Amino acid sequence: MIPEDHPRYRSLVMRERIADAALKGIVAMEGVGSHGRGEAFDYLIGEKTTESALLAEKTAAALFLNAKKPVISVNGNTAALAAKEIADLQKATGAAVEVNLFHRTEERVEKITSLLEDEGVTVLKGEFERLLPLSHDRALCLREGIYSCDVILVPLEDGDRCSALVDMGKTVITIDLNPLSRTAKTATLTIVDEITRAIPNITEACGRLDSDEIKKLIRSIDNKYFLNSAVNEIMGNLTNAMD
Ligand code: PTJ
Repeated sequence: MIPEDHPRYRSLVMRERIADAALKGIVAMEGVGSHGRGEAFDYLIGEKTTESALLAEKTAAALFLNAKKPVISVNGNTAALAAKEIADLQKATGAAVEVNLFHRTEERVEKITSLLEDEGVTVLKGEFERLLPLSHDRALCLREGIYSCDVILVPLEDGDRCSALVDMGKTVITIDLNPLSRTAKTATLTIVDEITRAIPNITEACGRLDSDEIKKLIRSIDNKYFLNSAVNEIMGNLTNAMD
């Protein structure tokens, strides 16, 4: 039991969620390490949504609202931390939600699907086919979902799927606290923020953007700006760390 007055309460609750989900086989054991990497970058970013991340979140909302066939791709860490937030984002955007795993087993796909459904997410189902040009199991996806979407959110992953999706002509949004990751660098739009802060901000923006704002935000996407802003924020925090 983590006491609510513990100075690291929120962080410890999230860590506990990841640990519990790993024991249940929802989060891959490797995902525990991924969470630690995220925690470290969150410390460096100040454990808050920066101004540039908030703009990226608004821009993600614009991309979702402008999409014809949006998809939210969910892995073990995303489901463990943000199933409820995904349900709200799905309601706000009408996006399909598809489970896509790196450490894939049918058992994990089923457990993650149940967890999402318990929180109110409608999960896309069907026959998974090896449709993405990748040599690992992230290649397995649904023809009606990831394969044919135009806009896709791929949170919490650092690998080669993002560039494969961009090469297929898709608009790729990622949420990644590490602005130096491969995925952060290759996505169309990178939100450098913690997932449980980022998703509610996207959902909230979906409710208030008008069509002029949507067009303006999409026209001015500059992913390098978002990455450089995050790196500058981290450098500033490190420089001021001992003040
Ligand atoms: O469930 P599976 O089998 O698909 O596997 C999922 C993991 C997470 C194990 C897999 O995608 C992986 O290995 O990811 P990486 O390469 O560790 O990348 C995860 C990225 O997410 C890292 O750059 C972390 O900094 C970042 N990250 C971790 N936790 C959070 C985060 N970013 C935002 N919010 C977080 N809570």
